[in-house]
Amino acid sequence: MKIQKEQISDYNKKGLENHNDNFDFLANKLSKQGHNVSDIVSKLAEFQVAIPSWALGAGGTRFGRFSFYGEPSTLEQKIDDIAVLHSLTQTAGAVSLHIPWDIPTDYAAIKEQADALNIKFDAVNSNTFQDQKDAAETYKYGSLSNISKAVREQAIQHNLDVIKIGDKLGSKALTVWLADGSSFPGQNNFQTAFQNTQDSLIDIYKGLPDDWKMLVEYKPYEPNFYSTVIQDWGASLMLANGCGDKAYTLVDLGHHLPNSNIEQIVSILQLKGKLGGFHFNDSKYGDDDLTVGSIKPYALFLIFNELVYGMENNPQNPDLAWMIDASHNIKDPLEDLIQSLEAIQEAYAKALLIDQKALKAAQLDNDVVKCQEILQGAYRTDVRPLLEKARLNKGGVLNPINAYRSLDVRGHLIKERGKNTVATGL
Ligand code: PSV
Ligand code: MN
Ligand code: MN
Repeated sequence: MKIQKEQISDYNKKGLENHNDNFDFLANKLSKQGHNVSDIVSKLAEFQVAIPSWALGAGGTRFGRFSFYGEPSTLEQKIDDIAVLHSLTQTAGAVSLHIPWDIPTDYAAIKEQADALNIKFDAVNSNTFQDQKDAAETYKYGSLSNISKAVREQAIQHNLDVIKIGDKLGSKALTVWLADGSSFPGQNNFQTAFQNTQDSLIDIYKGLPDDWKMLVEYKPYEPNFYSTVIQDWGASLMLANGCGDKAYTLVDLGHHLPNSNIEQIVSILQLKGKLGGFHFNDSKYGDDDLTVGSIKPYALFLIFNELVYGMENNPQNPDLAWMIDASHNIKDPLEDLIQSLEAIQEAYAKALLIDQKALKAAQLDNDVVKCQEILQGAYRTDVRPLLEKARLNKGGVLNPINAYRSLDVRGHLIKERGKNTVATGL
């Protein structure tokens, strides 16, 4: 299903007057407080988040999977779904592919399709957590860290192949997430596993084109439940530093032990110029797949405060690869992704409202109460009219979830693709 421009303008007509009232009221208030509203709106409009190719179908859990029907079963259909998201939100202008799930059959055609829909190919993800059909070696006991040289070589070669695939599509980064670790004490020698991983990553790094980045993702546990080789930002940073300037740490919000201070991690990595990528999601217990902002929206805001600070004050840190990394078990994936995109934009907009000068002054005065007032003043602002304006300016809709439903997108997808559909994914 392709959403037409006329459908968008027709839809927007109904809500325009209301939007204008709300926007004018808020813009007036913010301008009086010294904010440059049009600058904030353009920053929101520019902010683009990649959609992972594995998040467009029902993910399921190890207990079962419930289909949504009309799921995309080819890469072309996945890109079409992202185009739906992008037409409505104007924030989803990129896709992040997982190899080998999404190897294109016709590179020129897929590039042409994505170009026409204004969708870029962001970081490519390798997969050494599953055994591939006809593969000579198994990853049961790890990939880049494995005690077997043959397994490590197979995993290194896979990553080099992924780089080649991404290069043909215009990607500029490889994300490496490893499931490697151990499930029982004594199973692994920590030092050997870490050193093997470092050596393997260096071999992959050698195959990285000059203008590419390598993003090293960490995760404390799952699928291994005793130890994970790259378990935290310290391990990731050591490995990135061991590879070189083009290797960075990637922070995934859900990959932390409960109550970790993620905003502090993000801040220090930017100071060191080593934050390369960011995966959005939310979690309540130990999961890494819930809708962004659905559980801890204030934490997301505090993280965005540090990201905004870093983007403005840390030229040593590169532009980040932003991606949503969630899985959808009971919600329609497209609706869930729309909600995530909205939550990201909302947290970003609120962070842009923090008066950084006043905050610095209050910090220098040790005025702890004022510091909190400044942060919470920004957080309590209803910024949704700014998001609406940013979308409108780019040709998107006022209310993406509402538009998705009133255009009956899922209904159309079911008509086109049928009910018996399965998408590759996590
Ligand atoms: C597994 O936890 C995971 O969700 C990681 O976050 C990766 O980014 C993603 O899978 C894709 O490999
Ligand atoms: Mn991730
Ligand atoms: Mn994850």
